[in-house]
Amino acid sequence: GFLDNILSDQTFRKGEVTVNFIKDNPQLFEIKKARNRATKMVKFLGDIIVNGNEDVKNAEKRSDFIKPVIPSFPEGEEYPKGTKDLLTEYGPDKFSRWLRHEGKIHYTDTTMRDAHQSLLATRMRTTDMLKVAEGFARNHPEVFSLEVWGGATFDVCLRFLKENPWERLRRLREAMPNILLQMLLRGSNGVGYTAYPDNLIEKFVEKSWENGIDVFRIFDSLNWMESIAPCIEYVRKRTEGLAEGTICYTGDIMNPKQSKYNLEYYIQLGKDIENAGAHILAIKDMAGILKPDAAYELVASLKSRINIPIHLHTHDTSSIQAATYLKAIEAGVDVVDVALGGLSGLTSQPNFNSIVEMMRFHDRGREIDSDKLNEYSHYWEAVRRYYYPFESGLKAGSGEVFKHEIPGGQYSNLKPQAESLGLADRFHEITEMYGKVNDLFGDIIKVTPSSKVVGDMAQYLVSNNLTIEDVLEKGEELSFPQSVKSFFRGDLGQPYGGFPEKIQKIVLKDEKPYTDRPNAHLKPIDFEEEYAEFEKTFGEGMGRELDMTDFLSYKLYPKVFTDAYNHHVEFGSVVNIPTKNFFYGMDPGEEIIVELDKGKTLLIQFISSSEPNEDGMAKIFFKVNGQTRTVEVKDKS
Ligand code: 3PY
Ligand code: ZN
Repeated sequence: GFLDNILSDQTFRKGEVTVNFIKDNPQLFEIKKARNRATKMVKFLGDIIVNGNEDVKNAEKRSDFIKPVIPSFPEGEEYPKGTKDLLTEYGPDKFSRWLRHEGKIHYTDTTMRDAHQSLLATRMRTTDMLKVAEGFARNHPEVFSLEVWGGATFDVCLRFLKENPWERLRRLREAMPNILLQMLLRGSNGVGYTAYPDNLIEKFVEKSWENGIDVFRIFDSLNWMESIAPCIEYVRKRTEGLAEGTICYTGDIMNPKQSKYNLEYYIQLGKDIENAGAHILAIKDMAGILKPDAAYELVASLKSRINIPIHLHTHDTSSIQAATYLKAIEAGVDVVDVALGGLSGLTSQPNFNSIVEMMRFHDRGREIDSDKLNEYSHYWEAVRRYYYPFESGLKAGSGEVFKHEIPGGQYSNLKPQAESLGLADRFHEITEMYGKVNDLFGDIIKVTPSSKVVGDMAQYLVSNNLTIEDVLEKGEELSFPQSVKSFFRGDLGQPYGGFPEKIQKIVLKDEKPYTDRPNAHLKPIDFEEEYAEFEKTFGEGMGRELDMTDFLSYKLYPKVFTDAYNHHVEFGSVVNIPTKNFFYGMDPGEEIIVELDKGKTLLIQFISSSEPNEDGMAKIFFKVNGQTRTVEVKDKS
């Protein structure tokens, strides 16, 4: 410890200590700091051992875990060249032209973002990704991009995993320097659920690029260009990355009765996105309802009318989306989104490993080492077990998705939400109501955050035993969820075709809606002044210097950031704790190795714990690097 270090110091022992002794020997403080952090870490583990992790407290205990096997990879100084190297060489405009004419199908691997967002409520921890990041980048440099950030990951990192999302990004970037890294950005809503000031989003884009993002998939939850276009501009102005403007797909263009979201609608939107300066056009089928023939029609039509490459995203909720990819590929789509087998299918993306096989002898097929790819599938299959409390329970594809149109990422969240409202046995009523609410709202695009509005309303109606007719007949007396009021006020922007007036009046009562950009109602951030204030509040406690990325986290999620900060002050960084122990604590005798810093590891063994005393305090005994360490933890049971 600290004292031992001082006592064994040669200068000290020779009695030559001056008042500057400690100041001149900062390494002593480093040791003290490391010791402090070790104490915090065992305190965290002790707390989980005694009280469990809040986030999994309702889960039945299971322990049929299997050790994930990390696939081997060729080592060496240099990484094999990949798309990131090409972007650096070409710059974004030339890269976009290259992609448009390259011919072979490209793959985006969504395993580290959308796949776990859609299957495991976004809970995948950084440590499980980092274990395979470098190897994957070395084994599979032919992958177009890896979606690793944005969407719900930002919020969940801070709120539930007590991790720093920016640290995740930086570490993934370091491990995968050769392949494009991609994020999902919700237009003016950033990575949140409501609009933020424009200059905050602009700064967010700039910092995302600086910390590792290359491809910005930009969408708006109502397909509103006034939210999409400014973000495309920020990417062009502030970064050397790729702006991927996005069409969110809903309905069915092959349905002759579809008059709202028909082919013309999508073509116009595609042109608007190209004209706004996007380098790539994404078709985001967030619910997985783009059918094979519709995909052919849509992609072929867009290909003949715009000049930027097209990137297709879907969810396999119905279980037929591989057919959609094949048709889209034959119509000329340039990139498709897939997830590694173990985290694919159902509400996640189609199976990467299987799509590679589907394409093996196809004209547009791309050579990929499928044995290696299968090893990664096995890895994720094993890792997935640790996250069993977050599984949705969905066991088979569902044709109902074409009716309710619930996005894959929302589906896996709706179920636990329904359970927490005591509506577990009425889940199908909720999904059915979801479709009805969509009709009531005028058939809107449903994707975060507009999908949350529809979901909140559906749950509200089912839990209060109300019908659509009740809303229309006696809605004046009802008080609707906040998100619903906010939507009809205009806080998420304007839906295509406008709001249905009758229901808008019922929800808003006497409140007046607005039709301009929500951001026009928000005060721009005064970065200098507010950052200084931020630093004053949070300057101590993190054990490191704060920077602009911390400030952005705080501005996007003030309460969530503050809670994560307080957690950090109490327990230090928990990012490197193995997932099994993070969620389920340790068994007596169990020994784990945790990295404290680069190259500095702790060997932690849980010895035993005492019964709580009359103040409810339990003693937990550990061995840390061979030395006994005892922590006291309040038993909250
Ligand atoms: C998100 O915004 O997080 C989504 O994944 C939407 O599909
Ligand atoms: Zn998605």
